[in-house]
Amino acid sequence: MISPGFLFTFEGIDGCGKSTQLALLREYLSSQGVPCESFREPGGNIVSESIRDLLLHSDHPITPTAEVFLFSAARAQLIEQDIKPRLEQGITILMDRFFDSTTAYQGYGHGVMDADTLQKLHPFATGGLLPHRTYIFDLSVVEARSRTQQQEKDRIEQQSEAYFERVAEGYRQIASTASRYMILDASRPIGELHDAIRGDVTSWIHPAQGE
Ligand code: Z5A
Repeated sequence: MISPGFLFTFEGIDGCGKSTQLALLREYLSSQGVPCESFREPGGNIVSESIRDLLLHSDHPITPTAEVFLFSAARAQLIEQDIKPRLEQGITILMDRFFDSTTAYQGYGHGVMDADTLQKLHPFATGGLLPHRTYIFDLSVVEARSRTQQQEKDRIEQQSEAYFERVAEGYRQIASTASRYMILDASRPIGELHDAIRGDVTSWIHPAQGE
């Protein structure tokens, strides 16, 4: 699908620093007068936030297969209700997670479906929408955990270290499958990472300045 607005997505394991970078980029783009909005997944509107609450805070077990469809349902609602209309208006969208999270967490993490099957499923939820660029923040599970150890853990964050190792490895595999992915060493300082992302985004939004 061709859209007048740009879509940039931020991916990686919990604690990798993607939300920090998304906020810095949004601040930068706004300062440059670029119309820009950000959303998180799962969430972003009343229905998708309700599904988020169920996924992250349910006291009852949710099977990995059910997770795939719940994340996808939250995504479908967000895309149709919020993302597509904004892209059509030329607004640049920054997303904290998108369908690559389902491939990494439910696909590689839980082994619920193989990556090829998930790739066939995602377009049903997204209407075929693809990001212009996806930043994957690569960080060791140990370092990510040390960054988030003070935070209360939700249902997904309570998974084992081995699970997160599979997710992190899944992201590395995903990064090699298409040119839209840019893998970043997330152990680098915040300012350096922001400069790298800003330079890349500028090449999309203001091509003359990115050369
Ligand atoms: N999930 C799924 O399973 N399947 C799906 O399809 C989707 C999601 C869409 C959503 O969690 C959960 O749903 C998530 C995946 C699953 N669970 N896990 N695990 P969420 O939305 O509540 O949170 P998150 O996306 O996992 O993480 P986050 O809270 O947004 O954190 P982050 O983006 O990874 O990191 P951060 O908040 O930017 O930084 C973490 C800390 O590190 C913070 O103190 C920063 O100041 C610090 N930081 C950041 N950058 C650096 C650098 N460069 N150096 C040092 N310290 C840093």
